[in-house]
Amino acid sequence: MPALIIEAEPTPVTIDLLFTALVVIDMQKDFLYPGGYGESLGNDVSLLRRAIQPVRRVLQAARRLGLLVVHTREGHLPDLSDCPQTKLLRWPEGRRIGDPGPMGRILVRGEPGHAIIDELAPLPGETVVDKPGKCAFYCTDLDQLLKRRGIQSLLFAGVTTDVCCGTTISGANDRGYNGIVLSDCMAAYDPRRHASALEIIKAQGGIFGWVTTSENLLTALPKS
Ligand code: TIU
Repeated sequence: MPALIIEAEPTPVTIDLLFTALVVIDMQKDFLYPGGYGESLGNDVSLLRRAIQPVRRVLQAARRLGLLVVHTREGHLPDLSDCPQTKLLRWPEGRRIGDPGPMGRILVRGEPGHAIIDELAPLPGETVVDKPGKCAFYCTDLDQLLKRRGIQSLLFAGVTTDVCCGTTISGANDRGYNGIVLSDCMAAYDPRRHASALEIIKAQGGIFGWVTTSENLLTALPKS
């Protein structure tokens, strides 16, 4: 498969589809649906919904072309042994990780709220990486998994732009990947923080990577 050039900021970016993966970050009920972790932090979760349809379209294209698709999920073991006390105690009792909510215990693996939203459910065989932190490389085997396949470029989608996406894109940069953010496939609980996070990624000649849109990607991809 030939190299593709995608229009992006701050410059066009070249990818080889054989060595490119799509990483969909934390599109979980806990972040996108009412009653989960996102809402417990005081956020209006409806702000994230705008990313769902663009991610669906990119997922469909990635699956059609046979790209490696990686879904990540933030969450903790039921005994919370992998959750730092600092992360646990920073919010009032009743709204903490592990507390009961309408979608089960907040941000706990295996609970209904921890699942990826129905609209973007992983297909059988797709890779799902469970992570206890914000960065998807922290305490996971994501780097080994990607390096084993020779992956060089990562297309990023998911939530939230300024938290788990930002830290993961930074982590990917340090580990030698070209990170390409699909801006309309990503959302934050505050549109200003979404815009700021994208600005930081593409500033200084693309200090963390590139920013583009799903339309630019889909235009560049082979049609069959
Ligand atoms: N709070 C917030 O914006 N995000 C997170 O806590 N996790 C992710 O971004 N996935």
